[in-house]
Amino acid sequence: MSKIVVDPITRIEGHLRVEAEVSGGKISNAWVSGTMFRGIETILKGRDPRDAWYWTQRFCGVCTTVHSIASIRAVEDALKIPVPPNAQLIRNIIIAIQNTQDHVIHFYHLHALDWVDITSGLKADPVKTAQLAASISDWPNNSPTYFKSVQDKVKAFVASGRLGPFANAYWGHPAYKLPPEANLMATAHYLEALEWQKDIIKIHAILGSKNPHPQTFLVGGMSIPIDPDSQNALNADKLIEIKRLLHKAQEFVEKVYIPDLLAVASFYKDWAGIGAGVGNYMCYPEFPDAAGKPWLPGGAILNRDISKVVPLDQKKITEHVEHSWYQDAGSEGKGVHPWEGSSEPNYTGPKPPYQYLDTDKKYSWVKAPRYEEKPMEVGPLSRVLVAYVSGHKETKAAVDLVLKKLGVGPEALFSTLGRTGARGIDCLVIAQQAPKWLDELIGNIAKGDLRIHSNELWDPSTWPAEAHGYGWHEAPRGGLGHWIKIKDQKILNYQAVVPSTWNASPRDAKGQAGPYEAALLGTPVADPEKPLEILRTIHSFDPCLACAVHVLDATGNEMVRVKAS
Ligand code: NFE
Ligand code: MG
Repeated sequence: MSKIVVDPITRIEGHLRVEAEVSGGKISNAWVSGTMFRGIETILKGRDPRDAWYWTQRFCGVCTTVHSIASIRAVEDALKIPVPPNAQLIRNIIIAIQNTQDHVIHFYHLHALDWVDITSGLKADPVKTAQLAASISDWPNNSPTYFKSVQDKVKAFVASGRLGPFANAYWGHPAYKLPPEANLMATAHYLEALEWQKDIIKIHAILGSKNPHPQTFLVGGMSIPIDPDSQNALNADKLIEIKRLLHKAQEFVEKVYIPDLLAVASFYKDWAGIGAGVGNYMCYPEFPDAAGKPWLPGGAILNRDISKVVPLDQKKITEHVEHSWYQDAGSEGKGVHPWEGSSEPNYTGPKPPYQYLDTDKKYSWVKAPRYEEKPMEVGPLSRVLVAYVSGHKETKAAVDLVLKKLGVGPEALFSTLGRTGARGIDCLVIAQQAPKWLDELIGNIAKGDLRIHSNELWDPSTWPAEAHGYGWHEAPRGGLGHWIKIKDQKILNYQAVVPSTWNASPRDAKGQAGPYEAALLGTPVADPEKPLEILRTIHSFDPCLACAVHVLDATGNEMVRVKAS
């Protein structure tokens, strides 16, 4: 048996470490550690609850909108503040475009190179690449000249010897299966996606005055004025520009992302049997309409039983810190509900440089959230499964289409490949829905409804002496919850339980592994010096450790690349 350490896992946000035991060419045990501490929940205490969205938004620079949404919802829930339809629709559009941009960036820039060998594309025949591209999509950039130009660009880049983020990739690894032409096509789209995402995210700049971290969130609505005729408001010109950009977003997903995903997946079907994880999937309801009814259902699927969706009760959510560097009450073996939780650091790990973490004790800055004491996977796969089983029309159609094209059954979804495929499906259905929310918004404005926030209960003197609430949101990486307690108009306690906290969870008090840890079990490792397969499964979750742990380890952790012993 050998133990390998991958630290840091790259092409993710934040610091993540994996320690894995490998025997017989497969992972037999794994521990996942967030090696970074952030203290934003703690510094919220004593602040005005109406400002919390602005602070929590800084949890992360990747999902730049999600903590604002969860935060304003938590305060609105605590103080029973209504939200006008126009604000719900604008929030839905902001959420949708965050999701679309995030998933495309994840697929091409954070995950594709686990499957696509760019160097192999240098051997591709541009004519055959053009034929391949035309056979899977009518996306216009598909001429031999175009693919030759991409190949020349990559050749010049390699010849420069300055490979930057590509320098340490495992080029030529035997686990790469795509033919050179598919590798070249995917490389071309990697570059196109960079340009595309820069454009479509302008929607956030229009609706939020800036991106990342839009500025127009507000408890009780949004702070962007609507006036079809004013330059300084959401006017007719801006709405038309949003429409154009939403169309551009949708078209790229339909004509580039999904065809590429299917093409790549068809070479890696063995990964439909690897990386299953904990088998429990959870998502929160999302995209409320004017009456607050969600477009996507929430719920849980337990033990991979897709015959039913179990309704959620927020009271059943707890966090454990038995194996996490915190001093919550949970360290006595019991999970704590977020309203009662704290995030006071308590680092007990080894002083760097160290070889291994003490995985029998505390070993991560990530807490272990549990639903009814069970570890839960969150994210696009959970969203898609819950929507599919609930009979959500658009999701069901997209899932059936993808499964049919790949010639696999729904059980294939419980895997590394399924997770990556579900992200594409999630992206597609949401990108196709977003223009409908814009049409609804335009319809409302045309009827003369310009309301964008409710003034009710804005004045703190009208608030009860004590209140508590929670806000749920489906962020790109999954279920995000913020819990708030308010006393004398100030924040008494604030806890965020974040998607990557669920997925990157360490063991809990009962020793149950978290989703990344469980998913690594059985993953083949062909070459322990180049653990590409570990990256495939971990990246399939789209980790974000900045979010998960919400100030860097003061001692600064040594960065060990890969160690095999
Ligand atoms: Ni920092 Fe985040 C998302 C949140 S992840 S990316 O999506 O919330 O856990
Ligand atoms: Mg937290």
